Amino acid sequence: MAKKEYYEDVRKQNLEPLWTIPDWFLSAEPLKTYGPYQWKWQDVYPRLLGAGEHMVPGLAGSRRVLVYAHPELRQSLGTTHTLNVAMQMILPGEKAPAHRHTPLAIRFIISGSGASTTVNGERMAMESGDFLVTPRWAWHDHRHDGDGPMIWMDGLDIPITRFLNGVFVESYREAMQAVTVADNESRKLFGIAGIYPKQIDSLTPANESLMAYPWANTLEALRNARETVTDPFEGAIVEYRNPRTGGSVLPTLGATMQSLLPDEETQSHRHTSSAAYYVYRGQGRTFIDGTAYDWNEGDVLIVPPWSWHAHRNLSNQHEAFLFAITDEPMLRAMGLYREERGPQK
Ligand code: GTQ
Ligand code: FE2
Repeated sequence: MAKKEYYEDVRKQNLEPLWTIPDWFLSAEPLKTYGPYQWKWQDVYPRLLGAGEHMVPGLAGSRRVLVYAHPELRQSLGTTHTLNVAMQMILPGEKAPAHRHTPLAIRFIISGSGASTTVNGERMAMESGDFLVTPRWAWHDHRHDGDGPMIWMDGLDIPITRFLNGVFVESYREAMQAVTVADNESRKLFGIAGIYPKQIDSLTPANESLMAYPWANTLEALRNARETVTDPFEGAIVEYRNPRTGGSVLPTLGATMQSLLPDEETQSHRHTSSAAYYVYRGQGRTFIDGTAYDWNEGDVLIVPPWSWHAHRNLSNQHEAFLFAITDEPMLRAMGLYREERGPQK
């Protein structure tokens, strides 16, 4: 058979000769399939308030949410290729009805007071700086009994769950769940490291581990980290963990809070995990693969996989706090986590 006919004949059978496939099939290191991106709070905030005029949560599972859709990931509406970041707002008196879904969620509370979320019958308070989790397939609804808008950031593993064909969603029979256990039960059971009710091993609590991590604890842990262990690449940083397993807070998503002292800067590194940063407090500059991104409070910044990045606090007076959501747990689970520490900026 002549060469040309051979290739035609093979491809007609939906067989592809590996030796003809260019680099993308197996490349020396991860290819850059999308770049860094940044959303400024000044562009997001008024539009989130605007959503208050156009949408009311009420119908099954509806949420007043603006998704941070990376312009290079329109296909999946991903913020990175694995995770979604979104801003949610709930107004006084509103109720976001109960549902459950296989994509899991973390929530970082930004502003407002008096709202609560109920997860598997456990009602939890939400205050600025608190970190909450909604595990896979957990019933959840939100309500706001306080004054003024309540705003929080959601992080979900929707893109990777869709890619794996694992998305299921179900609405609750009634709009809101009954509250079946003590408010903040998981915090009362698991929220103080090393001291638990003696009956802990025979309990079947509403939620099997800690669901809400108050800001005061995060801040104290961060101060303690500053005095005990820091490194040149991340400075003082704490990771939210599951206190019952010691492992990542959720199977697919990790979360961290990092502090940069006035004028502090980190050295550049890169890793195979991707991250979405939320500037909780402060102002600074992050270099990603040589490009500078200046940030202020409320901004969201994407660091794609295998991209060099280093942070700098641009204030000589105020500490900066960077919250981050990362897909590191799934890369580790698959044996794909790698880090390179470098001089590159
Ligand atoms: O709060 O239940 O950002 O179901 C996306 C989907 C939030 C939620 C999101 C959701 C929710
Ligand atoms: Fe949800």
